[in-house]
Amino acid sequence: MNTPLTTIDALRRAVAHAPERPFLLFDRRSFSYKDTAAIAARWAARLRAAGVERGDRVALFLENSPAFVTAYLGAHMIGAIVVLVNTLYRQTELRHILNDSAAKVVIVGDQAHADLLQQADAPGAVIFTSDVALEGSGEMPDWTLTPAPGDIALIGYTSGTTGRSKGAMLTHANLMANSAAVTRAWRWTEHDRLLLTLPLFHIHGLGVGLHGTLYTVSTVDLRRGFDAADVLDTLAHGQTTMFFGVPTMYTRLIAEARRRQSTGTPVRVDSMRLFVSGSAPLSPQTFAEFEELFGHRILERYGMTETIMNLTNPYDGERRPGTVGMPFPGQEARIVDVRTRQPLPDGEIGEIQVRGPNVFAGYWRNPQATAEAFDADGWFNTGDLGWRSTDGYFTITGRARELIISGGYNIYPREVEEVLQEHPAVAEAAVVGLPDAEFGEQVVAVVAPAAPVTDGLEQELIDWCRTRLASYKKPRQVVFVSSLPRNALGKVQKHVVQQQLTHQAQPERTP
Ligand code: MCA
Ligand code: AMP
Repeated sequence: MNTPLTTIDALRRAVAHAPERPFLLFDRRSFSYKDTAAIAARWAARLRAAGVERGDRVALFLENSPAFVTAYLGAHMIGAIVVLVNTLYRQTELRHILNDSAAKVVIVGDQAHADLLQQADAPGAVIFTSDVALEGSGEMPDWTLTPAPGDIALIGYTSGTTGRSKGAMLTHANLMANSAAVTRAWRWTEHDRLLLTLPLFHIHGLGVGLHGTLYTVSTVDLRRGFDAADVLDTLAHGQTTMFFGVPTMYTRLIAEARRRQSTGTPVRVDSMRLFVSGSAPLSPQTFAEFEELFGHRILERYGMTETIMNLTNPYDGERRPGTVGMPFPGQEARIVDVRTRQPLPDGEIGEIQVRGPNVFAGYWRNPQATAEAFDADGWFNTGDLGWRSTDGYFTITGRARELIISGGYNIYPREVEEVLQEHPAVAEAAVVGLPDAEFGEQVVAVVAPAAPVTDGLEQELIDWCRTRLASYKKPRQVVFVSSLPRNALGKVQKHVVQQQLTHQAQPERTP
């Protein structure tokens, strides 16, 4: 088979190679490669009828579904750029992303999502998934419209320290180069079946799970979401060969396996050959517990929206807990001093930089942010801190930028602080991440109130955030203080706030 340079090349190659092979399994339905191409072609026609042209943005505000997969490929068939939108996003995020990307069309699955867009006053014509029938017609797409490898395939929004998220532009060539590297490193073949419970609106699910399947012409068993009992039941059926997840999913699988064992129900994963974890640090304890219960050493890897997958533990060699391994084939990584930007020797902690054909084309309509993200030699500054061992394994030790990762979702403190500060009872607010057994980290807000604290204010502030932002960004706790600690320049000292909370220092309730 030739090497595909765009998602549509990959689809076309799959249709030629194995037209009847199931690409997508969903809700007891099976979509062959041929069916998928035919339905995607219908989406392409629907989008053209809506006035979408090459380079226009088509936002998918959709849960995991065959409609997501076929609309995504249909948009690519006409050279459109897909904008990924987390379905948990609410007015603040929706307004920003849809305005910033200037989406011409937004595809939604139901009226509730259309209503959210309206409340957010978001631009773009709304198209419902029910507009396009999910049946293979036997009619093949007009492959002549396919995009070029250098065309932007998607924009994934990811935040910087400014609080407003930036659109990372990934080209078709980025996506396919990374799929080539990932599938090679993980020995992914056309005989694999991946169980995918991750959301497709983030790169982990889409860029690794879906693209890898398409690239290898294998099969993905897609679910609406993650449910530990359902995953274990599915694995026991003996057809799945791979599972990709975030650490929270693995801790939940361990808890479910223990529950079953305590009732005498065996946990069977005989057909499995690979469990992969990423998006957040996997603790060595979870790694060890999983190995003991499931007999598999989880392969941990490290990625980013801007770069898809960067580093991976080896498939055949030692999977070393607490580390994220080494660069994928054809990609590079190094550690530089945070201040001098010079490469550091092995063993020393600095910022991780990466380079390769997987690295994105820049931030959408933001040349300044793009310029700041790269050095003169084309190395991309990841903003993650770490070190490399003498035998080449990278370990992530922290982040140079403010970022909370909860259950694999990223939360930028500034975004939550801005929403809190809009509340009339808040004089100033600082948001930090504290350790959390289930999600890795949890969001905690420290608030200096504008007036004495009234009963119920904590819950009111949490609800205030929940209605304006994705609910996983809401603070789990609000701690009231008289004022925030600031340095001589007036900048809030987040590390002091964090230390005080971690050491259970009792902040004042009322100023
Ligand atoms: C859900 N909730 C959360 C989280 N998820 N709270 C904190 N952190 C979370 N991660 C809250 C909801 O807001 C809601 O609150 C309540 O929990 C129930 O929501 P539900 O959707 O039922 O939760 P769940 O299904 O149990 O979700 C947990 C999850 C999910 C399966 C771990 O968070 C998840 O799929 N995470 C993976 C995200 C991901 O794909 N990340 C990759 C991005 P309330 O009831 O109060 O409203 S990073 C990436 O792509 C790069 C490339 C990489 O390296 O991978
Ligand atoms: P996102 O911007 O949503 O793509 O999230 C990417 C960030 O997730 C990275 O910059 C890291 O901080 C974090 N991340 C991804 N994989 C890992 C991992 N295996 N260990 C620790 N952090 C990770």
